[in-house]
Amino acid sequence: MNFIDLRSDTVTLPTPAMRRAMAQAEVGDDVYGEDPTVNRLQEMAAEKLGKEAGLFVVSGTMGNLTAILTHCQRGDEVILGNKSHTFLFEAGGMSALGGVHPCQLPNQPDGTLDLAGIQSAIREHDDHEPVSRLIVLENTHNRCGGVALSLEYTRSVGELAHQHDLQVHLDGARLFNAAVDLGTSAKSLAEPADSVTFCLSKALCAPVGSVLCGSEAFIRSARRIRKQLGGGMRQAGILAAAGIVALDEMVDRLVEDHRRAANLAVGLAAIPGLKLDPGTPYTNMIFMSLSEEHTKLLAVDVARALRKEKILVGVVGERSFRLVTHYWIDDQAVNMTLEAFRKVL
Ligand code: TLP
Repeated sequence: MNFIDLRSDTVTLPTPAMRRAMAQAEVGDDVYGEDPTVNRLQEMAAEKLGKEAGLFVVSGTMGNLTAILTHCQRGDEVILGNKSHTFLFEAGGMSALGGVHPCQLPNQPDGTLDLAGIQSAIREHDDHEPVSRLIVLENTHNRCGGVALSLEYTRSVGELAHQHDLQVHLDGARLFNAAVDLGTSAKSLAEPADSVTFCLSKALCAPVGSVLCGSEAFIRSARRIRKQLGGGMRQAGILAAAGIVALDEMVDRLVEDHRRAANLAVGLAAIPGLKLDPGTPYTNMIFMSLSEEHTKLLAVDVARALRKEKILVGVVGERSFRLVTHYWIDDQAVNMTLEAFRKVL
């Protein structure tokens, strides 16, 4: 890469092994269910997440929306965090396209929703009110610093939901980062959820795609919703082939991204003018801001100056940043980033 791009792990380019697999992929018409490479990816994904079936979708956003529209009818309500990606950054798809009502609860700093808060948000049956149908959790939690939700917590939410006849959808865009961080399997973290989406196109480096997993019956319905959303792809095995390489080769190495994020954070914390958020980094994300005592610069000014040094960072507030490590950020890139910050501040 020409630039050291820390804006997101979505910027990752496919690896040479992915490009080879894409060029050689056996393909068919996936709307007929006849693309062998898509079918293989879906089976692998379902197996890894301990679910009966999987569905290859264009993006994490499409995976979450497809799940919500499969679980919910118009007028149903989804309980989710006020800092969740689904609430903040998915263009209000559930309301715009599904007539589904979001009930936001405050995300706690550790990415969780208070259990008592969920309990009191679940509605009794009353003609005045929407029907509580679904709880959405996010693991790792992006806007809560990339923190991983524990298995115990996810289980407690699953139990609470199922006691009240609600379902749980897990936005596991970075579920494998959570699994690596917690030293557990993605399968165990997904177990309490009725459906789960994970992304191939983020830290796992594939160019496109996510997989939605759940029961056979759920995925059968979800296929129809995906079609309604225009997401029925044809010879999508070209893309799925990269996803298979992602699952085979890119999961175990995520620990390196977490280690580099930790090293980068230590260096950044030592630079006057930067104040790291408490706890950061949990996994592959660093959240930090400009300290009042040292600089009056705005984050956009600093980002502009860093760009001249060939470093790209995410601006997430007037004076705050997000930096994400990934496959294309090596130790040298970490050092060059630190040098550039020292020069600019
Ligand atoms: N997140 C992107 C941006 O949209 C903010 C990023 O750079 O982190 N769930 C979570 C937790 C996500 O972080 C994202 C993407 C998605 C869903 C949506 O995935 P895509 O971009 O594939 O639709």
